[in-house]
Amino acid sequence: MPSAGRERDLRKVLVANRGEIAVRVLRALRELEIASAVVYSEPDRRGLPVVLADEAYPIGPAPSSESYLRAEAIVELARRIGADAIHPGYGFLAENAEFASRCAAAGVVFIGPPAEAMAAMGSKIESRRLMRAAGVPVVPGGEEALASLEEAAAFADEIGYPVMLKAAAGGGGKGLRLVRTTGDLRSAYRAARSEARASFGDDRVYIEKYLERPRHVEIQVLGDAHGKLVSLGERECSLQRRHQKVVEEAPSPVATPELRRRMGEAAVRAAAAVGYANAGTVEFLLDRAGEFYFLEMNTRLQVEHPVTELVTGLDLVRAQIEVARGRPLGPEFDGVEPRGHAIEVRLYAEDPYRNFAPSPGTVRRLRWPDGPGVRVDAGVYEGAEVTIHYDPLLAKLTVWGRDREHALERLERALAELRIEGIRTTVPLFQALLDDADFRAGRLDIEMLDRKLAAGELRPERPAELADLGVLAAALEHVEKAARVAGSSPPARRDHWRQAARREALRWS
Ligand code: MV4
Repeated sequence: MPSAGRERDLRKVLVANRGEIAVRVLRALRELEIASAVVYSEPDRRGLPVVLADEAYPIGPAPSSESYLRAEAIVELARRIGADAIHPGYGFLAENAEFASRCAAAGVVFIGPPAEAMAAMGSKIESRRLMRAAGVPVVPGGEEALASLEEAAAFADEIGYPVMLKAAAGGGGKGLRLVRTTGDLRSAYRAARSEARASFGDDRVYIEKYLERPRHVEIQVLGDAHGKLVSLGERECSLQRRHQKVVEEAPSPVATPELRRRMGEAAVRAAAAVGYANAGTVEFLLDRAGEFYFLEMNTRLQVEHPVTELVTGLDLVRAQIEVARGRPLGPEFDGVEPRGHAIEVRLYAEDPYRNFAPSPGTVRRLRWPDGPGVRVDAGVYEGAEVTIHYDPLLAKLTVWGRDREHALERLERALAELRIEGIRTTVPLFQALLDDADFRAGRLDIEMLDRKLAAGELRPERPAELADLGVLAAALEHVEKAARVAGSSPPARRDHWRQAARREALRWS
């Protein structure tokens, strides 16, 4: 528990993570003039965090279970090196309530929520019960784990199909089963239970009404150790591929000030109900009627926090550190409204031409975009090795513009400046999305990306090889001549040949 009212001096912080998020936290520590330390696994020994931290400590071989997940060894290391606090980043130990308790027991500040709040939000059935009691709307469905198939059938008839079976201990995409008709219930029920047992060691499942093509809209909350809890507005995160987010933006293209206020208030009630402090995110499904429903709470700093930072002007990691040392949230956190529009794209080391297969290797050449409204949060540098051992997120490119259209223009420009050679990345997917009418119009839902990819509607354009330059030039010439002959209007702004030619001109010189 954060001891309310008491300030705690933080002179050195241990970052228990890797990649871009370790870099992000190290930057905040540098600005605050707090000494930093980081752990690293064997393949990460030449990583960017090791270069940027004041101190770096090996923690084990590549497998996370033998390195970044070694809770006891990490707390022990913090004590040994005189670190006053641990920042867990996201993933790894970030939502492990036992780890947070272990830190507290060792007198090390865990830069995150109280262990009790994490534990309460970790159980889906428990958190749904708490949310209902706190007046937060939850998806219609069960209050208890299902005792039998018969009970599941009776309940499904009551709330009406389609329904979704969910693991009580779940989260993310595991242990989920969509059931469209009575006939499908039996096998889905069995599958959900066995998958829940295999994934979480807990085979309890419960039932919810299935919402058709909702949006995923989440609220960033922040609390201090003195009982102040605020909403910093929403992020639209509907663009996901197989439960992995790929594009996030703030504000949501469909949020009105009224919806933002109502969701913000619900999120603050949700957080308050579990005694929340520090940064957290309350996830909602927003249906097409404009009703929102609590889904789950992520009790950590999230990958997509930069979009909120760009539209609020706040530094969320700095705020996490300040509230962890007992400082109160100041008036700059009151009544925060978004200004302009931010869009983040996640650059994964995945090959969009081979069904997003991992694409490890050496980053042979690298040139980040910059200029107005562009932010890059990278975990790699030119020459870095990308292995298959960890999350494939290489970097996040986040743009800001005065409105959504301006942000989209800047995203397109920034992607055209970006060069990564040596590994395949998801960049072509974003270029295809920028050509998609639904994305451009902000018509998003959680199934859209998988649906469009399956339908072949998003065809990432293959990068032109240098050898193709002559062909490209000839084709461009041909197209332009044909257009002149036909007396038609000049080529559309989004003409692919022209874009390809421009990109070629921007290649390595
Ligand atoms: C749902 C749903 C529709 N109706 N629940 C997927 C991850 C898990 N945390 C909850 N998930 C969903 N729950 C009901 N009652 C649709 C999803 C869902 C989803 C949610 C958020 C973001 C992306 C998603 C992709 C597929 C399904």
